[in-house]
Amino acid sequence: MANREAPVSESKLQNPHLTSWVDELARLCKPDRVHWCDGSEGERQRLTALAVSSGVLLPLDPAQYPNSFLHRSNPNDVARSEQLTFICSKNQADAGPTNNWMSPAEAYAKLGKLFDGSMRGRTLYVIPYVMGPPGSEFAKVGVELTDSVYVALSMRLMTRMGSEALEALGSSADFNHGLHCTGDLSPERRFICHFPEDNAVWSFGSGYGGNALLGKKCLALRIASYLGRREGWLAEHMLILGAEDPEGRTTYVAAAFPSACGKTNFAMMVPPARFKGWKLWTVGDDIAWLHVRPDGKLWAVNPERGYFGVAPGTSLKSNPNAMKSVSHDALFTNVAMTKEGGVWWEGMDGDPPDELIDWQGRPWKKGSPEKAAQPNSRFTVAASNNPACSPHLDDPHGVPISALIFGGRRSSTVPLVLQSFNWAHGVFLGATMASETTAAAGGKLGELRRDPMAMRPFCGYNVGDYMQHWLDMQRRMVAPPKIFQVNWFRRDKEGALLWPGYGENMRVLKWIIDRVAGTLNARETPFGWVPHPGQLDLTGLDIAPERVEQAMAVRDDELRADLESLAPFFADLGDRLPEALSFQRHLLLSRAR
Ligand code: SAT
Ligand code: MN
Repeated sequence: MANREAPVSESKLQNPHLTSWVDELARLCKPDRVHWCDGSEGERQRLTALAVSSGVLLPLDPAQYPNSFLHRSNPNDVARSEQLTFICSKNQADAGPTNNWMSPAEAYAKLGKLFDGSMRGRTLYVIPYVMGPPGSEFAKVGVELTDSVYVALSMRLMTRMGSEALEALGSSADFNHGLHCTGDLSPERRFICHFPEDNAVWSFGSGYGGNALLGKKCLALRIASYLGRREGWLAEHMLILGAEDPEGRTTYVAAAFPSACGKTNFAMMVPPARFKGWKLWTVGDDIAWLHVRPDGKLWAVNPERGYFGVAPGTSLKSNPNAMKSVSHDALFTNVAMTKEGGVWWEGMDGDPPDELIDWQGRPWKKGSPEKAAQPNSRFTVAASNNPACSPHLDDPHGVPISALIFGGRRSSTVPLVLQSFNWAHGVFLGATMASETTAAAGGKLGELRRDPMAMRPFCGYNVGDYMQHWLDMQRRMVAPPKIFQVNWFRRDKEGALLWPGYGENMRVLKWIIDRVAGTLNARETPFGWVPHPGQLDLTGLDIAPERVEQAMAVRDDELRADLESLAPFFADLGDRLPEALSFQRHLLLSRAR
């Protein structure tokens, strides 16, 4: 085992900003020990052994799932807690109507009390990490202080963690200051507070995913979106996918969907047999940082290097690349366990086993009305486990984006695919996108809510200013990507899905690629461009063409009602609503009369 302790201590001594900040917070939290993570394999083994001996991780059967473990979080702590997530900007108006706000002074005081002495008897892990490709001018450094060994091990899979991050930081003070403590997991003492103006995040009282792995939603979306506006780029809740045609040309798209709407499945999609010779490459499954490069095009990097994917529904049929990815070196959270020490969740291939141990560690029998796996249960794996991982994941420039796609979960109204007339109309489609709520956020399921660019829970500043920033980005680009809207989730009157989704979404992607290449005409409707009837390639798809037509239908009355229903949402934005979006709404309404 290589000894990587030495470079760590050398670089940390070189950075007085970092050491004095760690000292200060260690004095506040009062841990028994401070461990600086170096990211080495030896360290992973030591921390894993510790996590197993303390019951934080359960080893899975090494024959079936080599090097893989199960973690069970507290049953009251199984999703992001949006109601306990705060943007602590100096001015309340800068947090906007979609965020909870607390003043920085109040937040530091309130959480300071909770953190005081909170790590007694525990170890404080110092986790330096980089979001973004190594050596990229677009990368950002963060340091997370946490008392959770699960967080330390997860951060090692999800980010570039350890010595390489300290080297990237050098003596700079420019890093995200993250502080996390699991606390007693009482929801009354749970707060996830973001301080965009200080480049800091304080999170107390949750050990779950986006609440606790501070590089992901906290830094790479909430704080980064704020930095992106200041610095002229975009941090987005988007997957990044490359589609290589049989001639070897690759078209890259970035697509925004709310949490648990199939981003990981789309990002890892395997095309149906009809698309022989096509290869799809995953660059990212959750987050894209988009910058305009000197060629005037929009380029995307994935700040992460792992996936935190939804387990239920993942199967060899729905996502074979994900199943291969989780077959070794995986951390599972809140899934069910088989008697043989394998994992199981609803929607996995084959019949459920007769008996399981459910996500809370209780015996479970086939036919039980309770779910064996928590609906928001997850797998965490390195992106390099994915057989379709793009060779450009580590490319410092990222990949050039030809199309941006917005997709909500809508049982009605929104057609399978629609292309915007222009950039401003595309921004309107993204900004007004709506979705039925899922299990990824604590709260009610299936309610329709406006979720601008799928960023509602993740925009670190006023969402009206965010929409304006999107509109302004056009002026920086010579060749902006084309913008599309998709909806995989439209249903018939009986409530059955009209479109099969998963790999078949390749058929919609192909239409998008042809539109971008300019090789296909389309049908103009008052709301945008849609495929001509019969234009979508349905070869080999066993589904009645009428159902596909139903999925693609643009109904003036439904769309008009949707535009009308935007009024209160726009009114909430007050004077921060960009005029251009208000104009778009009136333009579309007048076209639809
Ligand atoms: O729990 S996370 O926020 O990391 C995942 C998600 O909701 O998208
Ligand atoms: Mn997400």
